[in-house]
Amino acid sequence: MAYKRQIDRLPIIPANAEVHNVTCHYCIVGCGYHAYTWDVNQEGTPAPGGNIFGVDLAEQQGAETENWYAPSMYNIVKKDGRDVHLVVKPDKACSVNSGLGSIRGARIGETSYSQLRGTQRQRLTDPLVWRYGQMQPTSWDDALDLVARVTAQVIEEQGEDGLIVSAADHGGAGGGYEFTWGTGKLYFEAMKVRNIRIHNRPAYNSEVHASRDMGVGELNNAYEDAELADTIFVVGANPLETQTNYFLNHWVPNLRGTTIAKKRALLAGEPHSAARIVIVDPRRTATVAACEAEAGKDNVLHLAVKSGTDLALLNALFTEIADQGWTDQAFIAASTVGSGVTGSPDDALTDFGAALEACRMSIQEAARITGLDPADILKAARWIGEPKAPGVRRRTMFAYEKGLIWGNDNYRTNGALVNIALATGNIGREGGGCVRMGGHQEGYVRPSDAHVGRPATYVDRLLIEGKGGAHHVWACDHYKTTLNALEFKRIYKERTDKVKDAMSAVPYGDRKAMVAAIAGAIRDGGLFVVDIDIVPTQIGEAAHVVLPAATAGEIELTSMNGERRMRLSERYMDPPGQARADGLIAAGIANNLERVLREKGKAVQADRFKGFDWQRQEDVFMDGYHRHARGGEHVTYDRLRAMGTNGFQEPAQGFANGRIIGTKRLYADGRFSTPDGKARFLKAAWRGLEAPGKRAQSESFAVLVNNGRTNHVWQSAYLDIENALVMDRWPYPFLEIHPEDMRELGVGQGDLVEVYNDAGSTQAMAYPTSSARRGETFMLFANPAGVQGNLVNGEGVNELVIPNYKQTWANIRKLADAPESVAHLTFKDPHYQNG
Ligand SMILES: Nc1nc2c(c(=O)[nH]1)N[C@H]1C(S)=C(S)[C@@H](COP(=O)(O)OP(=O)(O)OC[C@H]3O[C@@H](n4cnc5c(=O)[nH]c(N)nc54)[C@H](O)[C@@H]3O)O[C@H]1N2
Ligand SMILES: Nc1nc2c(c(=O)[nH]1)N[C@H]1C(S)=C(S)[C@@H](COP(=O)(O)OP(=O)(O)OC[C@H]3O[C@@H](n4cnc5c(=O)[nH]c(N)nc54)[C@H](O)[C@@H]3O)O[C@H]1N2
Ligand code: SF4
Ligand SMILES: [Mo]
Repeated sequence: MAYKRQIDRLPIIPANAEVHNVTCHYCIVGCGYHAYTWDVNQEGTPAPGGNIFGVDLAEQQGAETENWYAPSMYNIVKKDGRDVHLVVKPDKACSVNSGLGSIRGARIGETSYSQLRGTQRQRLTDPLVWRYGQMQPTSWDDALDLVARVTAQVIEEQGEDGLIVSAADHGGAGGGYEFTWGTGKLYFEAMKVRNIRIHNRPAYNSEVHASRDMGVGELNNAYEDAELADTIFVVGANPLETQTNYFLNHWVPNLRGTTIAKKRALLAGEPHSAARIVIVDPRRTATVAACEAEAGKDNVLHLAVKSGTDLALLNALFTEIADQGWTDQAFIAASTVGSGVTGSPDDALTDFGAALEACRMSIQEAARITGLDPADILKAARWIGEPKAPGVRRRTMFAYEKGLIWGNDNYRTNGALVNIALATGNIGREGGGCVRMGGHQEGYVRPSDAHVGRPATYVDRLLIEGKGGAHHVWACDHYKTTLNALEFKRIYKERTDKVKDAMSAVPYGDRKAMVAAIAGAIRDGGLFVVDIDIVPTQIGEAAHVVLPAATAGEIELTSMNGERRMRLSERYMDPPGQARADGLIAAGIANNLERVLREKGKAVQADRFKGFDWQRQEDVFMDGYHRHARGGEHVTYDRLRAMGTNGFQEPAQGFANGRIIGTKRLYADGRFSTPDGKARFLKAAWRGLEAPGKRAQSESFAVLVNNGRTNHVWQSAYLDIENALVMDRWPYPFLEIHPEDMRELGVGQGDLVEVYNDAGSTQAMAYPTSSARRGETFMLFANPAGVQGNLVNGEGVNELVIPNYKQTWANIRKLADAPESVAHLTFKDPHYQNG
């Protein structure tokens, strides 16, 4: 169906279309695609020689045919200045997705910038500066000169701590290794910026400190392990909606029993059956429903814990598995530390026995805390640990994502899960792993961040307290995605308005007077903001300079997925207007800082900004990944191009016969990422709701406002707001709420409600959900029309400044009847069922 796509027929891809390797730039899974481009005044023919598929398209194609594409995969874009047809279509030969798309990836085509077809016309095309009371386009030279002069002035007056930086650290949705290296070299090598934060949390730290401290890197297995596992144990993740094709292409076949032949071949001498799955999530998710439909209810155990109580459950499972003797003693002896060894000042990193004693929790106690049936906890322990035949260990894969990471007591809960995986010898082994499911693709290569320290600075707090003079914001929109967002926005606006007003009082062309006016406003508590993004954002409305970035498809870039699979995404179209790759923008800032500092007679300081003479993405890659990543010396663009959409799994081990040799799973040799190669267990006793303010909030407000993602929407909807399919389905953030709760509140379906607590308030659209528990709602996060983060209290972080977004409590009241913009919506249960 050509759904509102103004298309009634699609051109046939001609046999001579150009073919480019593409990795979907949305989620961590990194599905392989091909982009086809060809001249706008040509098209293929149905004859076998006339189309790219080489088949007779006049004949009916089979149900699973590859010889088609959907309207959402199509567009007309510019390539080297000429109009071309574009089709971005899943690649069947990519082992990640085997030809599957998703409701996000299958729209790469229509979410591209097209002047001819009017898609994503919002994209930033030129640098913008605040001039005469509004944002006005300008040249790169002009914009970068202003950025450099004000930044240099702030550093002169306040030192480098006066420069605050927010920078995405992922490689997926735009950017890649080239982004992280360009920004990393600027802020960590040329400068030593300490007041820096990441896109999704208010500090420069790890989401998974505990796993790393224990010696277990968080992406340690292969997607194939989900096909080989006897049991998958997943905590706080909803992979059907958030890692879609990993779930559909690697979990579902195992749940259906269709991978048994593969298991037999790879794991000889073991009994095999279809996988069982345990899902720990307070909410009945689309994933739970899908697993029941695919594996049968008997093979699915949904542990609907009380929000924030996972640690109690995990400790009870650890205890039960140990007491039953289901631990892997040989593995523990060979690969984990003996008693008395510790790597941490408080002795928390330790041996198996000491950790078990610290974590010990009875089934009864855990049942009381989590609200679960004791029989279900025992069942989960058996599914994880009980040998599948005498002397044959069960293979269990452990996975987690934001329900754990942004949940109560991140450090201990993360460690408690790794404890179970280590105790059962399930890391580094086929069918095992203890892994993040992941968010974006990764692409991390930066100079050392050791100067940042631990715990890292709580950067949002500095901004709220009026500290710092300049803020460089790379690929994030804190207005929609940070915690304590309402307060953040209130103060940020005040501070940036001060600078705007000062700028409006002097002629823009008088650069000297302009910089002096800005510096004066900063001394008065103002903040000068540079925003680097691909579209206008909400935080960007506060900025004084906006720099347009080019993104995936418009530039070459590299990234890796959730099984460390690295690919080169090729360029298949032109960036909009003057937009540039982020790495090259970082170089532009560095080069301008060098020039300005030299002009000021600061030669020594200026010299630190040398080494940014990059012309192309490949230069950034060779300076960064090739020289600095582990195994990077084996990797070049040409070699990656030859590896196609399958790439290789990092780290690279070598290069032979034209192929980069990768690493299928980490720790297969039983040696972990610690100085002595032995993994640590963690003392992780349960201590209730840990982050300040959470317990009081849970006692003072009526409903839980659990929050997260849904299938259609990518992140803060930065491209989706210009996409008719998504905006028709979700014009407002939904609030899943039990129909009885709605009745009591006097709220009907589609009504707009206010959600409010001690931290702030926001709005959402009521979506009746009969599977929701009474008093427990779930809100779409990061939405432009209602920001859940307004409700997340600012103190609500752990001791290492990891925010607790998921445990939020609030009250609800009706604001308005369902507006006309939701009149067409269905409020059906979106979960899929059998039959
Ligand atoms: N309440 C609550 N809050 C949360 C979470 C939650 O679960 N609940 N989750 C957190 C998590 S996990 C995440 S990842 C964050 C997301 O928070 P953010 O990272 O702030 O939000 P995004 O929408 O992913 O993207 C930010 C911006 O990147 C821009 N962008 C995309 N590609 C490029 C590019 O190639 N170059 C440049 N320069 N810019 C680009 C987009 O236009 C967008 O404006 O939110 C966090 N906040
Ligand atoms: N469709 C889509 N896919 C995405 C994204 C997107 O925006 N849209 N974003 C990507 C990014 S950046 C990320 S980080 C990932 C996030 O991927 P996920 O972590 O899978 O997504 P979320 O919806 O944030 O949270 C997952 C689940 O945590 C549960 N949860 C809440 N509180 C608790 C708790 O106390 N205990 C437990 N056990 N569970 C809890 C929620 O009910 C929710 O179902 O998704 C990635 N994939
Ligand atoms: S599952 Fe993720 S990577 Fe794959 S097509 Fe969907 S959004 Fe893209
Ligand atoms: Mo994320």
